[in-house]
Amino acid sequence: MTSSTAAPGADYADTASAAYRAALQVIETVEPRIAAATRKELADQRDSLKLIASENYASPAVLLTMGTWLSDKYAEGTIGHRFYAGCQNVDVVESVAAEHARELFGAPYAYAQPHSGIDANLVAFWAILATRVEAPGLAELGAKHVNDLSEADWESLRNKLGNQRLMGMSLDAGGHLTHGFRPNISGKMFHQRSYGTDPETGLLDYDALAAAAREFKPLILVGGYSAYPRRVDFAKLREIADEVGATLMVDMAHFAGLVAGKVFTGDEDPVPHAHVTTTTTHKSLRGPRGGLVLAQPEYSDAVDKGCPMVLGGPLSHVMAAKAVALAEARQPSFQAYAQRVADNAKSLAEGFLKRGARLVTGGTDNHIVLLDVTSFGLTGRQAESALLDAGVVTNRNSIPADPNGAWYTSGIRFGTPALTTRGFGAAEFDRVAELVVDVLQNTQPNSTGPTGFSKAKYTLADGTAERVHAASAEMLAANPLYPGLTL
Ligand code: DSN
Repeated sequence: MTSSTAAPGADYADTASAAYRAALQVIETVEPRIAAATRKELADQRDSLKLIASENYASPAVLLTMGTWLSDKYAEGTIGHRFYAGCQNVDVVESVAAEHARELFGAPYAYAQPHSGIDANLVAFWAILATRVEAPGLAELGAKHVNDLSEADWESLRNKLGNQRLMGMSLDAGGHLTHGFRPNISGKMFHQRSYGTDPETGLLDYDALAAAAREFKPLILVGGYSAYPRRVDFAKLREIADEVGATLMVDMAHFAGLVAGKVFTGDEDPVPHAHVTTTTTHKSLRGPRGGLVLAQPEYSDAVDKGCPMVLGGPLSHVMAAKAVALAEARQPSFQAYAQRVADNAKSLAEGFLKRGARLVTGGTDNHIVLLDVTSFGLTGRQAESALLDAGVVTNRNSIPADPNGAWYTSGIRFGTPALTTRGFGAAEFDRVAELVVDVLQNTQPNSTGPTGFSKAKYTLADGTAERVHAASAEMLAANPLYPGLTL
């Protein structure tokens, strides 16, 4: 099987090879173990089927951008208004990253400083609190800015902030830790309530969501997900938010690449509907590890104070790489890539269904496929480990009303962004489904007594791992990672 799609960076592979060879030689002179681990990581990634839905392969241009002296500069503050001298080049970097983000997503305002998705969400929470709650609080307190507040003012503000409500998708329905999960700060700083999915279909039930929002009256309604394999109607979420007086915040970390690539448009594009949109840059968007916040004008001043409110000094080298990745995502080839990500997920889902596997929601229309492994008699933990033995890298994931809890789980989450970057198409993803089913059908939970079974230990039938490795090696060789890049 061959691919017809060019991987990003193929046209400058010789130059990138020379740069990486030189960099690794330099690293070797200081700490050879790090050079060796870096080389080994490339070999491991080249030799495995990477199906983790939140991972991808950034281009050599993006990766190389992170390895420079921009890393050495402190630049707390905002563009043109820093707490350190000498930030003129970081100003350029941050401005270019924000400009590309605004243009790519059609957003009035973009903030490129968050170091991660969690940081982006914290910036968004505080910006919404500052805009919706703090402003009247500040006026009452006779202050113009949070920096003018005394300790007593802060105490009164904390009481107000602590009484706010947040509503997001529950973790087992596919939401994220930061959407109000109790052990996360979002579940502690807010009174929180979750919305789930329909127990029969696994799909979002907008009427139930609206009824819950009417009753709970959240200040912040969070849309977005980490493991929900379907599209979301963000226009409907905005209607619900408006009806109950909530700010709509959408975390599009997982599907930002599908928004950037115009697979999700209209009601499925969160940016025009949400007051504040957050994302990571390293998942389907295929950039460096990091975060972004997009905002409507009424929230932009508060988002711009993300540092020093929640963030430390921005990672200037990563903001530079965000700019490069966003420039790549503005190319027409990225739209073709995003469409293939979604088409490939359908092929993977159909590959599972025709082999008798059960999928949460019965399929997919984004980049995620969530497989219920209980029909194979396994926990998510056993399935994840057995697949890894066979060179298939995934992660276990809760499914709605998961009988095995959040540690062992009952699901395996698959994603298509990474292997699509390598050039995999529909035929390869059908073969991937066949290989996964082969592994799971040949895995047995270990017995713990006359009627009990371990939730962690398992036995993979002899020969299975070798058979699957051999089949995937053929596809991986035909679709090389960083083609032409030799170390
Ligand atoms: N770790 C990300 C994911 O796998 O979805 C979310 O934080």
